[in-house]
Amino acid sequence: MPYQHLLWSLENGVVEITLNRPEVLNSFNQLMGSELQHALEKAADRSVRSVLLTGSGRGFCAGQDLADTRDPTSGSQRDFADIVRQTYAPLVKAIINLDKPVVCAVNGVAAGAGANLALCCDLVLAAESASFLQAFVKIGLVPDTGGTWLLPRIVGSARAKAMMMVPEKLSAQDAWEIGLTYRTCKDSELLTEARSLARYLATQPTRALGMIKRLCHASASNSLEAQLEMEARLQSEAGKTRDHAEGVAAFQAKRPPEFQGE
Ligand code: T3D
Repeated sequence: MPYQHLLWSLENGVVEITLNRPEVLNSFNQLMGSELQHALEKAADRSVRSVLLTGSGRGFCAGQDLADTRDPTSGSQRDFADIVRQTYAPLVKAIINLDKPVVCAVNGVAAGAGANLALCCDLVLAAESASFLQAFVKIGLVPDTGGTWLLPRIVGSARAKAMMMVPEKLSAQDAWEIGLTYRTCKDSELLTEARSLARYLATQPTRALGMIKRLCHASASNSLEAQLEMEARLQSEAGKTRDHAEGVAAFQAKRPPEFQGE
């Protein structure tokens, strides 16, 4: 798919998306934001069974391109609410609501909206040299891109507030220790490991993976009663999938399952 600021490929059920504005650490201009929205919408296609998101060059993403906040036609300063509503909020919802796993390979610094975009992915791998920075308050802004929703839930209120109010770069090791990432990889092995994980996920029961994702997100606001009911409802749905029948048949025949994502 031809994009100006993204690299895109689809192979063996894995869509790989690379943010590609390395000269500005892959910070978001308006076009890259709408291209990423488009790429994520396309990932809903049945042929896609997992998504891998990464960045080109030495950074993952430095958030909003601070030189691209003016309206291209009028030249006047855009209201930041419009930028958040039109770019970052839709990206967060596209990732969270996508019914399949999204792997993020954080290859370098992830700052501002770039950090929070990485953190709303399902399985976050970080290179040893990567770092996370809630850069917003350094320029007098508040965290967006779901950061104020995600961070307190992942690391607790005390750490979340410190990360947002005292914006220090968090190393990949520290990020892993406080539960922000799934795994830290050697720089030279990050992409190989992330691709291998995304390929593995693309061979698994996609519908069950999507339901696990939905259940985990719902648990953030559900009561125990509501969550138990949701588990029952989704278990019923999962139990009617072809992949469930295949999993049981494979178990009984003592052979590896061949899940089709259906
Ligand atoms: O504003 C709104 O529209 C509302 C929405 C806000 C969402 C947000 O994301 S707000 C937060 C925006 N992001 C930042 O404030 C981060 C700014 N960048 C940095 O603090 C640093 O660049 C980093 C800590 C990320 C990395 O530092 P370092 O020393 O490794 O790299 P560098 O030298 O600062 O950057 C390399 C180049 O990328 C440099 O360009 P040059 O000098 O080589 O021509 C730098 O200007 C450019 N760059 C980095 N970040 C951005 C950027 N250019 C535009 N926008 C950026 N965000």
